[in-house]
Amino acid sequence: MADMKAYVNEVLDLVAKKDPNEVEFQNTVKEVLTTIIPVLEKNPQYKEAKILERMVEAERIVTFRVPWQDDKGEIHVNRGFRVQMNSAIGPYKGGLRFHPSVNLSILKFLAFEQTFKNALTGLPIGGGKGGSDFDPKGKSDNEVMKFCQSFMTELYRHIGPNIDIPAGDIGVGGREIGYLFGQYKRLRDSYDAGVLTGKGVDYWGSLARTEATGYGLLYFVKNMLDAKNIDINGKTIVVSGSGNVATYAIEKAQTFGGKVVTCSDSNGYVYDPDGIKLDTVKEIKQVRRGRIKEYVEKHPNAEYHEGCSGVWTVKCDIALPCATQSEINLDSAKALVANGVIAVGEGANMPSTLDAIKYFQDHKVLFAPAKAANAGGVATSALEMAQNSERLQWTFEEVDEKLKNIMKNIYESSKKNAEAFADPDDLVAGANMTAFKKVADVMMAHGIV
Ligand code: NDP
Ligand code: 2IT
Repeated sequence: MADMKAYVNEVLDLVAKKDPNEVEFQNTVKEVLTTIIPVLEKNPQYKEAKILERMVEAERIVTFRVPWQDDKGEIHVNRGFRVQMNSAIGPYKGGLRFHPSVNLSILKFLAFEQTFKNALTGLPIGGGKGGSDFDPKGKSDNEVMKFCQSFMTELYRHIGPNIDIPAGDIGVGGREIGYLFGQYKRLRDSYDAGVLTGKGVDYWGSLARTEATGYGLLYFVKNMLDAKNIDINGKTIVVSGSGNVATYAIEKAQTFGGKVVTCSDSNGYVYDPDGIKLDTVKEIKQVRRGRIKEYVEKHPNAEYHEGCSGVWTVKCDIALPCATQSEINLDSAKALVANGVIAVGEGANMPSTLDAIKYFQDHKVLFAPAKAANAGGVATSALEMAQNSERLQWTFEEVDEKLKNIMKNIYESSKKNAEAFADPDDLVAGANMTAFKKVADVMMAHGIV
């Protein structure tokens, strides 16, 4: 037993020594490796084959210059990245993030998470992630298009429907995917619909892909709560963010009868004691690309507060972090627990710090970890790839039904491993063990590559 713990510590030390500045990457590796020790003990062949050392090294990383000209003729230079982490189970698959904070550590953490998340979906997709430190905020449509075209002019040589299939993430939605697809098509002179997912429905995007991450999060949380005979109906819910994931998490939470009282952006949060009016949020964010504080102009009963972390001081039964990484730290976790939170469902990637997760678990809060709970987005991306391969499009209902089943399977397989090898409610360990075993077994089958 001590043997495998020592092996894990060795690999964590190796990662810290090789890339001492990559804190986000180190944290996510730590979260996964420290929870899979029972699987390593049952399968000593993994250690012999140096599976962990191989998993923490990306198969390939490309970084590149992205020059572009703004509307005034000024020239800017951003940095582009694609991390191709693991292709054991399928071609690299994962989103692109455009945000000024983007760096290699963040993209390696996201690509590592993505590898295991994608394995949980049960669909043929490996793990990757990419993006740029470009900030789309305040840019004109023309500037965003120019940037996307320049970004794709380098990226296109590294991707393809059977090689690597990017999609959206923070700062990359339908508009950006459209410009990226247009440039890819022009450069390749070939209509490869399956090279990107999250496309517009008229050029072979999947119905329900826009909604899938938020809806999937609620399907997962519902499975977790149903098992404890807890109904979402009538519960007070706090959501952070007001982008793609947050919007459709709010929509499905409201359909389930939950009362969502907050949403936020990077400037501050809105508290509406009567329940968030989603039409207003969509109008501000999707149509006008405005700031969430504009919400209170239309709904004077609601309050706007500057700063993001305050949202976790609002009393609630269920918390759904849907903005970004590390948004719930130990202090926020303590505030939520003090206010009686029953469940936390992670819509964003790694929104809770490691000490916050431990605090939730120590206080018996039901905790739905990101790589399981937000996997509905990428799962539906894989369904988009399937539709593109058969050159057909499924109905919204068909895709939504498949999404529901996928989230149920992810919940059940994670729960099963939690019950067999850890605390029965520890879905962090359950999901990590399920995903790790699947990726490790395929890597073993492929030999030393
Ligand atoms: P969007 O760009 O659509 O929305 C992001 C939201 O989070 C915005 O409200 C944004 O506010 C806020 N936000 C971004 N960065 C910060 C920050 N540093 N501090 C506080 N708030 C911030 O992105 P998505 O909704 O697509 O992504 C949200 C999260 O969900 C990310 O962690 C992403 O990795 C994850 N995710 C996304 C999936 C998808 O399918 N899109 C799938 C699975 C996970 P502002 O407008 O002010 O920047
Ligand atoms: O983090 C994620 O799972 C995503 N941003 C979605 C990736 C995808 O390929 O749909």
